[in-house]
Amino acid sequence: MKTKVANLLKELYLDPADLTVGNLDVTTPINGEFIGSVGTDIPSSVTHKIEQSVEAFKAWRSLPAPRRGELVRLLGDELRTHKDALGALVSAECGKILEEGKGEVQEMIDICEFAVGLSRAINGQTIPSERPGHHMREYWQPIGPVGIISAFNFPVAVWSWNAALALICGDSIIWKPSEKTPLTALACQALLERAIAKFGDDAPANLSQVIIGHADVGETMVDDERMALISATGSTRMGRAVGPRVAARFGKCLLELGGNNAIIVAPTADLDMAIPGIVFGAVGTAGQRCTSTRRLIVHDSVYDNLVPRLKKAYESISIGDPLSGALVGPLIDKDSFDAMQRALDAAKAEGGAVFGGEKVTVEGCEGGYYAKPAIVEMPAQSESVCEETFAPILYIMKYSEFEEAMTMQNDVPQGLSSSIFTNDMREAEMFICSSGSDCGIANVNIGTSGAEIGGAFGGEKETGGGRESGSDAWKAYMRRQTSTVNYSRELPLAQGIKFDI
Ligand code: UN1
Repeated sequence: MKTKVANLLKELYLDPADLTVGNLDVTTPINGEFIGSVGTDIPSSVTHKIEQSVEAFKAWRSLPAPRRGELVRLLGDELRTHKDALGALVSAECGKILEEGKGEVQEMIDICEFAVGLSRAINGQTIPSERPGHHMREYWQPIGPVGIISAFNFPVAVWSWNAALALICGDSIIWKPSEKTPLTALACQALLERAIAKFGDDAPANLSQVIIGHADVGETMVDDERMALISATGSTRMGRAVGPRVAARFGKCLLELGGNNAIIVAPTADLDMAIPGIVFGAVGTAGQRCTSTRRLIVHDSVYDNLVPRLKKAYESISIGDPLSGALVGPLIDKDSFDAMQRALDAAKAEGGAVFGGEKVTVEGCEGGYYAKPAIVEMPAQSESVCEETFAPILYIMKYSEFEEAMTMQNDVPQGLSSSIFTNDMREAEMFICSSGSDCGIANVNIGTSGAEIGGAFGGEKETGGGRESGSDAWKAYMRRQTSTVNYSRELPLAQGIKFDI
């Protein structure tokens, strides 16, 4: 594995020799083998990088936005060329299957394309002024250095959603990746540096930087008032730590945190579509997506048909080395495996019937933590179902009335993704009406995970309220400015006020 990773690093313009001397060891979840070590930052080096980022911002913000888009276009080119290598490095470092590793890089390519187009479309609006001879306009200005905090499970795509938008918006960026996945972060930075070199001299030095380390490193960035926006993707626990710190200094925060995503299977659901949707959502990325399907709310008329078919599908899933064609790879580490076992024990104590969930020993990968994805039939949506356990556990509950299903769907602290499988038009529309799903994502006849980059991505309640990626999420990376220009020879006051002097 070490040789494989070294070769991938070389393909991605990193010198493997440099990546064996740091103080942060990186192991692959595939078999627990050591694959490199990287140097970490300390608070003073973070402060220095922030200073540099402020300088880079001052230069970058003045370049025309379409020119800034050119850099993101070049980054997209690098990603296209290196999709296989980066996808494989993602697999090696976070354990997702190769197909999903490459899919993640595809998301990066897609967001680059989207951002290039946006670089000519970050429009403000003109607003009718109530005063004669006046123009009122809204401008979107670059906001400042943007801090990006990302998690191990999407170690590269989440950075790109933020980086591509921030860069076309005129912001400099500093990225704190998960300490579990620093190699992929360094590889992305190397690809962006190549794009910068091709771009030319008008890209300032230190436009994009990486900081590596544990919480103290992140905290230094989070607390620094020069960081205009902190965009943090990860657990609700992390968001609870980051949000108030940024708010205390009146900084801006974009939080994309945990999910507890449900699929409702209605009486008219097409089960041939629902089953693959459910299985991909629940076991894809070994249940370690923030959009993973964690709850199934099944109408009692289809329950006895659906659940045995699901169990059969689960039995056919190959669990093993994610680089060798398995459908489900390992959990990220032992802590994650232990959390899964604790959650299953808690569900049993609440009356749940557990199917699967056992440890799987994979030949040649004995140092990895592989588990059979679990299905848990629950008598009710009890306490453990309301928690997000980052593992392949699918809780199944029954319902009889549509309103009951909607209440159950919304009755968890998180609000990221949701879906319904139904062929009843009324149910489908009710699911996405004002009193329907309270999530940021509400799908009909597709699963909860695998969102396209074109939509705004994020959710409500404990999910944090932020939106990344598509639609008008770019506005979070800019500051809004209202400008009124008087082109008359009078000075009328607004609201009709007379102020004679
Ligand atoms: C995440 O798990 O943090 O919708 C992001 C999806 C992916 C992104 C997941 N496009 O499943």
